[in-house]
Amino acid sequence: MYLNDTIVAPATPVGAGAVAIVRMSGPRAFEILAKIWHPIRPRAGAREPRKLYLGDVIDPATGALIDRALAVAMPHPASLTGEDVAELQCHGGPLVVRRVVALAIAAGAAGARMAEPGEFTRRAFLNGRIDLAEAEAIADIVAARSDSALAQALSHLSGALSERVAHLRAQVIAIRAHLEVEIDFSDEDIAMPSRRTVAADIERLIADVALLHDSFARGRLIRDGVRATIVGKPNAGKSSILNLMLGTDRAIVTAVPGTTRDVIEDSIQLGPYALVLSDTAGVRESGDEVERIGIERTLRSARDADFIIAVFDSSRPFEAEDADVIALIHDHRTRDGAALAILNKQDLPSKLSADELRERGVRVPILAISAIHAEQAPPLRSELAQMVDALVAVPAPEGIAISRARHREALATALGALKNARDAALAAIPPEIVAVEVMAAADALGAITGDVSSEDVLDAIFREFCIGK
Ligand SMILES: Nc1nc2c(ncn2[C@@H]2O[C@H](COP(=O)(O)OP(=O)(O)O)[C@@H](O)[C@H]2O)c(=O)[nH]1
Ligand SMILES: [Mg+2]
Repeated sequence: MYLNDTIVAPATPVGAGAVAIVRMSGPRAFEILAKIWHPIRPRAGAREPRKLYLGDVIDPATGALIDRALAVAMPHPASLTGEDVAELQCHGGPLVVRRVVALAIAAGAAGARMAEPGEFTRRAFLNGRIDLAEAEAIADIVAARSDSALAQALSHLSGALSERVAHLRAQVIAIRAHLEVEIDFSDEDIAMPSRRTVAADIERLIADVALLHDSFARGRLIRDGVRATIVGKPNAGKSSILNLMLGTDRAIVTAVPGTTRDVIEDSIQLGPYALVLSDTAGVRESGDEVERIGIERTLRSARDADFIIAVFDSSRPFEAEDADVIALIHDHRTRDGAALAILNKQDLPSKLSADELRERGVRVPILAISAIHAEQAPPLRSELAQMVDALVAVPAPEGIAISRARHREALATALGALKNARDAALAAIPPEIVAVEVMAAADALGAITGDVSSEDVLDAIFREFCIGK
């Protein structure tokens, strides 16, 4: 990747639409624009930056008209990427877009190059327009599946997380400055009262960094949604419950036990949060190999879930498979997961009651419904909404929560280094060594915003963007 070439890419998705935007960025963006696009009223005054003008896209080699399009020029440095940016708003047909992009690339020896995924955003980062946490927030906005995910990403984009991290980093660097004084007078003995002050300062920082680190539990649920796995014996009505929640016939429902074999996933918005539902193969001993693999997937999905929806069939007596499902709930709850039991098929004569389920060891809320009746969806939704709310509502410092594993790892590294620094400070170890740990913590925090970054990290981050972003 070279920063001094000019890149081009469609900024809108492939396919037909009212408008498609072709975006160029780099030193030759305006030159290329002038070659391939001509205003229809060339004498209507000087063309101003950041204003749209109507014109024709014409192939300079043949003079052929390609499209009629609006063009806008956004000069550096106050542009998306910090470079000269030109955009063409073409008609939204895939062929038109391909031809306009091809023209930009073919525009003489000084043509543009097709952008890599995320390259516009990467340039914005490299040119200091946004920091790394803000760049990641852009990807999160595009991927948001719920109101809360969108709100969290927008708050990160507006710098809430970056400011919090910068504040922590500034405090770490202040401790380093404190140690500098000691380094300058290092031929004298280490003054322990002063060291205890340093250790106490570090201790306070550890608490603040830990708070942000632990906010990942909440931030991830907000960003990715709460993963709920529906489990139960074959024919209990798991797929019917998925369909009831989704309001569509997403999963196949039959009276034949063992119909669902693979894990079927779909998401709904529940209040401000996304609930990612997984319907699974019924839990039972099976001689059928495909079904056995399906059951293994059920167990794996349940293990990874934040939430278990356990379905019991009230029209049948309690069976060994139901005991397996109860064991699954217990196992999940030992890992702090939440669960809801559903006693299904209330419309049929009852062979299994909520009381019996309690006696058999169910310690989670039990909701009695009939999954084949659409009017049962609202009570189920509201029960789940309340439980999800309780699960996500873990307090976070100043409402800010991290949502990316990369940020959590950086904070864990910073925590480790700060703990080492605190111990070294109290053990009367030379200030230079304490300072090394303190700076390791500062670097780890700096990695979140990209003050400290490597090509590998940038590659990994921007790979998840689409072309043209
Ligand atoms: N009467 C009645 N039948 C139900 C109810 N829920 C599911 N069923 C039926 O039970 C059978 C199995 O349902 P399904 O959702 O495929 O169960 P799964 O194997 O747990 O996914 C199907 O014939 C459904 O129509 C219910 O609440 N009442
Ligand atoms: Mg099923």
